[in-house]
Amino acid sequence: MNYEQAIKVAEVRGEEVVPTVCGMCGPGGPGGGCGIYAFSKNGKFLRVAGMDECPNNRGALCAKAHTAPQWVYSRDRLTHPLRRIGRKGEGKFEKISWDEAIAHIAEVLLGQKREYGPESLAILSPAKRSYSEYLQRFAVVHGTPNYGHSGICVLQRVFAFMYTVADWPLPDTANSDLIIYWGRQPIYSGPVSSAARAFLEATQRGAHIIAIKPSVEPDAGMADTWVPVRPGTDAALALAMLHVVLKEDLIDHDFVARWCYGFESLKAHVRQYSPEWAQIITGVPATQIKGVARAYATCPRAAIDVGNGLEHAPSAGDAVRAIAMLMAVTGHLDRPGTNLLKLPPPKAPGDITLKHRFTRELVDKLVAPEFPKYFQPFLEGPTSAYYRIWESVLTQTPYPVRGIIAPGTQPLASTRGTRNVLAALERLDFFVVLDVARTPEIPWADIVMPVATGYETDHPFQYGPNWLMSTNRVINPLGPYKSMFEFFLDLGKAMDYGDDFWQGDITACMDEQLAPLGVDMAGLRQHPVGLAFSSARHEYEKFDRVFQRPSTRLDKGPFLPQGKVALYNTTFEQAGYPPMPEWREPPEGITATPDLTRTYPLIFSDYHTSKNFSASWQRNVPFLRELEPDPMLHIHPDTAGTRDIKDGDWIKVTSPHGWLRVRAQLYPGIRPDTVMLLHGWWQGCEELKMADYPLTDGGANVNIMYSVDPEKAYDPMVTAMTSQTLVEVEKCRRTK
Ligand SMILES: Nc1nc2c(c(=O)[nH]1)N[C@H]1C(S)=C(S)[C@@H](COP(=O)(O)OP(=O)(O)OC[C@H]3O[C@@H](n4cnc5c(=O)[nH]c(N)nc54)[C@H](O)[C@@H]3O)O[C@H]1N2
Ligand SMILES: Nc1nc2c(c(=O)[nH]1)N[C@H]1C(S)=C(S)[C@@H](COP(=O)(O)OP(=O)(O)OC[C@H]3O[C@@H](n4cnc5c(=O)[nH]c(N)nc54)[C@H](O)[C@@H]3O)O[C@H]1N2
Ligand SMILES: [Mo]
Repeated sequence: MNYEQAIKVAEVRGEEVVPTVCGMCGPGGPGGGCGIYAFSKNGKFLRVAGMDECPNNRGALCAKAHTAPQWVYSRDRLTHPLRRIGRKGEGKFEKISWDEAIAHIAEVLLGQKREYGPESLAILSPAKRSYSEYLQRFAVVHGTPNYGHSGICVLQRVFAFMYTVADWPLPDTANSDLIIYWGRQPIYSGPVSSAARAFLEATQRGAHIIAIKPSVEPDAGMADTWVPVRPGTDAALALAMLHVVLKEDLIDHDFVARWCYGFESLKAHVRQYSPEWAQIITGVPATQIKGVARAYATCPRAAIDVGNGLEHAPSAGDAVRAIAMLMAVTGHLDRPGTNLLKLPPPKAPGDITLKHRFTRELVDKLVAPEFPKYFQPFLEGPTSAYYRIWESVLTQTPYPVRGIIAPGTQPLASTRGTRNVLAALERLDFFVVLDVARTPEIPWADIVMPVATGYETDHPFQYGPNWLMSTNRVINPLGPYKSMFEFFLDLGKAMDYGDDFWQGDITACMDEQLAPLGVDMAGLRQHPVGLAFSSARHEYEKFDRVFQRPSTRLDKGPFLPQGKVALYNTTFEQAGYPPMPEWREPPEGITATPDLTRTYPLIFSDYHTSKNFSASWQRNVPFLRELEPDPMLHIHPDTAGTRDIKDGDWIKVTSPHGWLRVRAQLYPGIRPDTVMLLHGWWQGCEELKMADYPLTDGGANVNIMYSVDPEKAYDPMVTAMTSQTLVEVEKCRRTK
């Protein structure tokens, strides 16, 4: 509905209406969430409606968005700051005030800084959220480089693209005749956002759609071609596609001559990666590999949308590099309908990460560099790999992290090696949880800080790509707590970092960031449904440029010393890494460990997004849980049949590292040698009388299933973590 209609509805019903932003995909980073009208009565949040005026969703909303009031009033909400009084893991706490909690945290962190140095503190931040830059600012001011990124979310992709084509070139889907969705979930990943709309528009336009993924999700179901790749083998597939394109000379000679460095070396290098070779590894027939490579290379307007599905294998970086090279050699870069290099935005909010303080000295202190130190700071500043921060607590190498702040993140459910995280939680000196709701780590926390949901605060503002709007408060907080932003301002002040934290003044803080956009919070709030705004700029909006002039991106910047696409990467070579992409097996797999397939014949991997939940939360929301009550393993009917497994049976899934108890969903649209489960299951739903699942064996937490072998489980360059293993599946004898 639009603003006028929303006001009318509220009037008729005697309610209040507030235009604001949905928080059910998490408090979004740049790009923002969906615009909503939030209705309340007598201070109680009732329901939401989609905002027509918001360019992100144009009035549409998903199931999650509509359940916001149930989430806000969930029995799992945290409402009081708590201090642990029992043993670690016991779960005994006393209530304290917000100010007491801030003072306590400040005292401990300053003490640890004096005794062990500032780098003894780590702040976790797996996904980009609205408050991520504040975590980084706090880290830098404190003097620690250990901002913990997940090693799986987006940065891995960006790194490989930046060092190959100097940008993450996004697909120009609106103008493409052929689109490859590669490890991407355009329908569920923010269901009403631009990706889903672009996908549907492309199918309606008759664009040829190719989906590369192990199972048929809705996008693959609507695609012209499904490429059923084995989980974790995309690098082999991409290398074989390069092989075909170079061998058959399906390249853009002018582009290669003018804009690519190392073509002859690459051509010689990929000769070894034939489609027949890749068929054995990927399980994709050689004929299909050739067909897809030819279709992509010969269609003038062809684009690739690369998703998160590629970022969780030991060869993740090389898979993305090879795909970037495919774009370049076929001339599908920076032309309408292909993948576009971006130009810097015309205007952006003030940077608050204190980039100028990202020093070499800081980088040298990283406990677990997410990217080799040589390449740090990369985009978000110095980052340590999330999982390895926890490992340092156990191994004490290169030094032990002593304090961890977990702001809106659940390490026991979201990173690999749950057992190691549990052991580290027992050993860690100081642990602070900042969340809106109960998390599985809370029993080990020294301090638990509840924070406001987006519906309970009037900041920050939502920015981009086409929209600038203030967040507006719908209801008051349910207890004595504040927002994430206020937490860092208050803590900064208490630690004597007030000069860098606006002396605790949240309005001054928001206004400073808005200043470059020519507006302040009060001014922005005068525009209830926000301002149309552009934070992205493409050359193509102006003219149909067929690469007539040097791109401003492929310059001699830090990423591409030759000012050309790095088909042969001298920067990597200098740093001791392979100059051209290679194939690396996952730690366990059909071709990696054939002996193991006698005991564990099936490949196991997982999905990140679903239409009903975000990552590892929201299982406690009754409306959503009713839609998807149990963890369902996708298994091919033939694979299930030979094991006497029927649809809906409870089954035991065993890998070399752990076992799960989940239900079978007979699913013809999955490779018969592969089974897959949605990640992120642990939460119960008290309202539906559903208990929490065990975090380790016997539960449904996929992250206990994988190898954490430091030599094999990671991409050696970009620390992507494996989420492939081998399993056997059998019927459970117990029925409940
Ligand atoms: N096996 C496997 N593991 C994965 C993935 C995978 O595909 N497979 N995906 C990875 C990816 S891409 C990511 S991004 C990570 C996600 O990992 P995390 O970011 O750790 O995600 P969650 O564990 O879901 O924790 C999110 C927390 O945010 C809280 N929250 C929600 N709204 C707010 C808010 O407004 N403020 C605050 N402070 N907290 C809030 C929720 O209550 C929840 O506890 O997981 C990664 N882990
Ligand atoms: N509803 C909802 N939306 C979200 C989120 C959420 O939790 N819920 N999370 C947000 C976050 S943090 C992220 S990072 C983005 C992610 O959004 P996307 O980048 O679209 O990635 P995923 O949703 O993880 O989808 C990955 C796809 O790859 C497939 N896949 C799995 N393994 C492989 C493989 O080995 N090879 C190939 N080729 N494909 C594979 C999966 O089946 C899936 O279709 O979504 C964001 N949007
Ligand atoms: Mo993510």
